Amino acid sequence: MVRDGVVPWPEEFARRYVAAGFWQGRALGELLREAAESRPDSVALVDGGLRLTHAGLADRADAMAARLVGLGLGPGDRIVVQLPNTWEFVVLTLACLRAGIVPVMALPAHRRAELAHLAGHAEAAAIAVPDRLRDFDHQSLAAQLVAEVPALRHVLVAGDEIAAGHHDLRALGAPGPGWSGPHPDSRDVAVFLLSGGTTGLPKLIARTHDDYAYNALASAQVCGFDAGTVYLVSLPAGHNFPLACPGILGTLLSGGRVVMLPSPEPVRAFATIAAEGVTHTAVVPAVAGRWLEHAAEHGPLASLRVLQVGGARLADELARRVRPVLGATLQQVFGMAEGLLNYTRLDDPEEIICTTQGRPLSPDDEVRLVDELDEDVPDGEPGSLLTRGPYTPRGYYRAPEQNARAFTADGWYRSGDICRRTPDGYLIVEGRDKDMINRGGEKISAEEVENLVYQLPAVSQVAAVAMPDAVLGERVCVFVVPRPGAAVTLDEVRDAMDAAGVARFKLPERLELVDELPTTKVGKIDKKALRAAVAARVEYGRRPP
Ligand code: OOB
Repeated sequence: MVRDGVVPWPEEFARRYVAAGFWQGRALGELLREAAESRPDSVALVDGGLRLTHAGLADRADAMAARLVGLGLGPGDRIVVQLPNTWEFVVLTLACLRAGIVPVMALPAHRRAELAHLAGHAEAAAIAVPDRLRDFDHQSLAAQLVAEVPALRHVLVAGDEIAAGHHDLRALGAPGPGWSGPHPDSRDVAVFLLSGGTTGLPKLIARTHDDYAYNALASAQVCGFDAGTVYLVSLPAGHNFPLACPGILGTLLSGGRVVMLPSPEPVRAFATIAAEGVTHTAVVPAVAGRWLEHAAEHGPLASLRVLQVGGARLADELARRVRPVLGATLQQVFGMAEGLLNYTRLDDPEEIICTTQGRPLSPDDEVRLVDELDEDVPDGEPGSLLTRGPYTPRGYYRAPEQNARAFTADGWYRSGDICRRTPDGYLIVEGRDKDMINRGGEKISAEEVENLVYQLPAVSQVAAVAMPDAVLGERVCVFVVPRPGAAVTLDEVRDAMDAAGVARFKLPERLELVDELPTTKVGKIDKKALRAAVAARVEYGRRPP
């Protein structure tokens, strides 16, 4: 069990959440087992040609749990999970939930810097990777990490070529021994999610069995999931959205079917939706845009009932096209790995669905919109979002300094989003006051980019900001003041960051050389001015000659 470094909910809140029935006192593995037993013979998981029934999936998860314990992994141990959207991801996640081993949800795009940080910070005993993916040798990198990170002992590999000393995830997940070990305590950590990143490197968010089960079950209810649901996963499965909002966990707990796809690329996604009769799926606005274009040419998605869109602000104009073009009900989702989820409801008027980012999931979600002095703003006015609730933890894992900034003394999480609240309680996301770039739903910390660019000897000063982009919403632009007589190019910056071993989606896509950086009255770099400057140039650049 992991308790050290985890900030618990105060007991009076915990009691309230238990009394209200939000926290059931049951482990996720137990709830998933029960759901599987109620519909053993229906298909639970589809990955290409592989189809597993609910009973088959639960048996594999149990067998893997038993084998992981056989490797010496036990309750409370951490596994960094860096797997693409495949059946192995689901079986491993379920096996962990069953045995009380805690998965740390990394992304396939992560590289040495992120993985070393995650494995080190979580003191992970194992890492699960594909052998190769998109020409990258994940297995070799994992072997390197084992040599570098003290606690890391095991490499679990999904693929055809398993190096000596590594473990074959497919063999670990083959049908076999049952599992009769005790269920973890429901207040224990079930999964570690990654923060969207405003500081240097991703922080870990400890989600407990109680809170994450409620997250998935209450979401499943709001989204109308049942045994007839066929849910497509095409966003990276380790993200909170496709994992539990309601995602994979919400679908399995409802007795439905999960279909895994490596990416949301429209040709294959549309074919899969048609072939599998997909009823629900989750995408980011950039993908929704591509799907709308594809559907305008190739026709709507007959089986799709609900298209969830979240992770970044969906433009109202795009939102309005979803029903007529795709033939599905749009559900806007404004959520965060830190907890709070807002959903438009499926039976909301079209106007609310298309112009708001939804309202809180739980009747016990507390949301405040405040000004710079943390005073509440009147309804209708923009304010910075603070939240507490039954599935919003009170702090990051082992991060007292960041917690002092990201949480108020009485436990409210500062999401950094600027929102307005409508009279009926819906939120509209207007902007943010956190130093982050949202590139098509992937969050990039400006500070992390800046720290890396400062490593270049030719750089005197740097500021990373978001530049507007028609496809992804935002991309990273760096403003650089070079040292006297030195020159810096975008390629040099990108090569240096690549060599530092960070995920490629964080690499800047534009560089502006300047003599100095503008500052605010209090002497901080004026990022607002920089964002406006690059926006003006990008707009100018788009204009036809
Ligand atoms: C989701 O989670 P994260 O942790 O990757 O990012 C959270 C941040 C929010 O604080 C907000 O800045 C932004 O992403 N965001 C949105 C949004 N949904 C998320 N901004 C505007 N409109 C939206 N609809 O992104 C996430 C987690 C669970 C469900 C859905 C998304």
